[in-house]
Amino acid sequence: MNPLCLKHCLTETEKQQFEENGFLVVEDAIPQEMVEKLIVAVDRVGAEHLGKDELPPDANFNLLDFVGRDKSFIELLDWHTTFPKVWGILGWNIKLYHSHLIVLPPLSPEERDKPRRLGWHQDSGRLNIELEGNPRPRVSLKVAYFLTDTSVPGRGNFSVLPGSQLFNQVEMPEESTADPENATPVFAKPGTAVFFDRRLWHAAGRNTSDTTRKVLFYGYSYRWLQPRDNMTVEHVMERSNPIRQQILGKSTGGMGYTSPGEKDVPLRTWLQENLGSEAVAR
Ligand SMILES: O=C(O)CCC(=O)C(=O)O
Repeated sequence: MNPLCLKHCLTETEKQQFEENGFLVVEDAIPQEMVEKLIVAVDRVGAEHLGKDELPPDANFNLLDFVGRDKSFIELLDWHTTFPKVWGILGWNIKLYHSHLIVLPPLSPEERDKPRRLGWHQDSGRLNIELEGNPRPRVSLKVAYFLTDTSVPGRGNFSVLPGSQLFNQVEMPEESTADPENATPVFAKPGTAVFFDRRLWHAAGRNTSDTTRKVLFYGYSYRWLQPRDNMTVEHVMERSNPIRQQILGKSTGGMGYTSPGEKDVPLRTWLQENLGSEAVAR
């Protein structure tokens, strides 16, 4: 794994922000050349998905399981500015359990002025019903890579209710089109990564601008959680290094998910060798 990871470990301030707010913004997580490379990949994969030669300007989709469809998407799995913060929050028994990419075009002129509540939700479906506890456990988080500029309002900004990861339910205003008072758009320039707890109540904002929004979402969880999409990654397994194989979901067998041995979790060995035994004490 890239040794530069060691320069980007989760700081105490970042940990506190994530615990308190349920999300964390890391600016310039990926350089502009990488952003451009990723946009080319998104446009290619998006066009393929829609059965077109080129991505149409009004393309509007949420594509699950995109990660194995381009080399540049694989590179982000253990990206040096972000992956250390993932293991800083969840620990070493982790993998990618889900990926999706969203292309969100401008709203049509008719839709633009219609008031409408955003689609507030917590991630992971039945986990929010079948897991006991209040708050329920975190289990996973997502890293969202913003490829287009959402640094001003009205760009389909990722929107959050800060601190709401600690509440199984949140109250919505009586007015059916209104958002909660503390609804907050997150401002992100191209290359920004936003980490968020799966329990955080969040929604895609309305895109009232003239630019299409493009965002990649990487969901990391403990290794024992079932994938949330097909995780079509077998074709990249062989040419990946052991840590990437761990991230892509490899295990020595059933037992290896919940009681992992050395071969299941090369990330633990790497952390031990590079950061010492305290880093893997739990
Ligand atoms: O597109 C967005 O900003 C929100 C994405 C979202 O709701 C999700 O990843 O669950």
